Amino acid sequence: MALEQVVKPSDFATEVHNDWCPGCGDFGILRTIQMALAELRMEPHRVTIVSGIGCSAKTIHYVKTYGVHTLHGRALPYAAGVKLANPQLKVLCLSGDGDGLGIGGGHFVNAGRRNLDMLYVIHDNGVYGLTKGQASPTLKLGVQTKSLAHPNINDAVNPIWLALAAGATWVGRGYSYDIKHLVALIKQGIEHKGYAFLDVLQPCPTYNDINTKEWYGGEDRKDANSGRPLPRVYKLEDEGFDPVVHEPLEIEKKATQALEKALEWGDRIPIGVFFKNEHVPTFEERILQRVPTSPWPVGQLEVTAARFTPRELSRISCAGLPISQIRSDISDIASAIAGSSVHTAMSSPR
Ligand SMILES: Cc1ncc(C[n+]2csc(CCOP(=O)(O)OP(=O)(O)O)c2C)c(N)n1
Ligand code: SF4
Ligand SMILES: [Mg+2]
Repeated sequence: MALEQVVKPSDFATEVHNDWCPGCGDFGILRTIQMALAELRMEPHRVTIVSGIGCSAKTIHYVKTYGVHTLHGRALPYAAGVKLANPQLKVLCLSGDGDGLGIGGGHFVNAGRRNLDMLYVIHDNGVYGLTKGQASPTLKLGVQTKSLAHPNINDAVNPIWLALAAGATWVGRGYSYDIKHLVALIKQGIEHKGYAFLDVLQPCPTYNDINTKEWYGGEDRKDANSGRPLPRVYKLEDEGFDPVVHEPLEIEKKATQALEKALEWGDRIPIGVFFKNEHVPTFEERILQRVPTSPWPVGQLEVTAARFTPRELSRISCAGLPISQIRSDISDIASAIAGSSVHTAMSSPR
């Protein structure tokens, strides 16, 4: 449900002190999330953003929606629990590349095959920013950023390949300094029916001195005639790339072309939508088929006085649900999904 009145990105800003380094690409991601929510006219209390641990994970404190700053690598199962507890919420999940592809790598794979209706964004800076610049799973083999004593001894994970292989039904990549393009991608990811994965190239000027804003912008290789930089980042849509699976028979063909594009890196780095397939039922739809008497019918959640005791009603505060109900639902569902116990501290409404 959207707001009647005009909303601005600043309506999604908080007063919380921001301690990111100057020039950090996280600022662009924060700004684009606020812009996308405003352009979609979302009601702040209908949105929940879940994050793990890292510089990137602090984003939730700077966006005026509900938010949960969870454990390192555990953002996805927590977000899954939130979505299943209240399918009416728009759920965004944010991770750093270490959070999502290192310690949280198992959850990354399993989120793909579930197809929950949510957007997962990875802030891809090639380093563990919060812990002073160790190599993250997306740093390429042989690259030596300034915190490393030796060139990276490990090869990199390709987040686009991994998301496609895991079954994500919408896969995109953005660049944190191309604000207009990134807003459009975040909006598409939020509106996609099913699990959307967005890899955002996010320079970390403090610890990654290789994949910098200047490097992405091609400042180190100028056109011989014009003297202008030759940017490495280009947009898939500018080259007529069509990522949409128009009918189920096309799935293999569209996945193959997405995998081919995902291999490009170095001189040409594609951003945009790689793959979009809405011919797969969401996890919520599958659950509803299995448990038709579910107390939370997808798309029909309405709180009625009859459902809760007077004491519970007095505590209703989060998107129309009592915190006690949310806590126990999230705990049960997330634990079942993660196969482990999950901490359930809720952040209070800001
Ligand atoms: C279980 C656990 N292991 C390790 C850490 C230490 N730690 C905190 S953040 C982090 C990595 C952050 O890197 P990334 O996810 O890429 O986020 P960024 O800071 O780059 O945004 C690590 C290793 C932790 N908090 N918890
Ligand atoms: S360490 Fe890097 S990722 Fe973290 S706030 Fe600073 S510039 Fe951003
Ligand atoms: Mg990182």
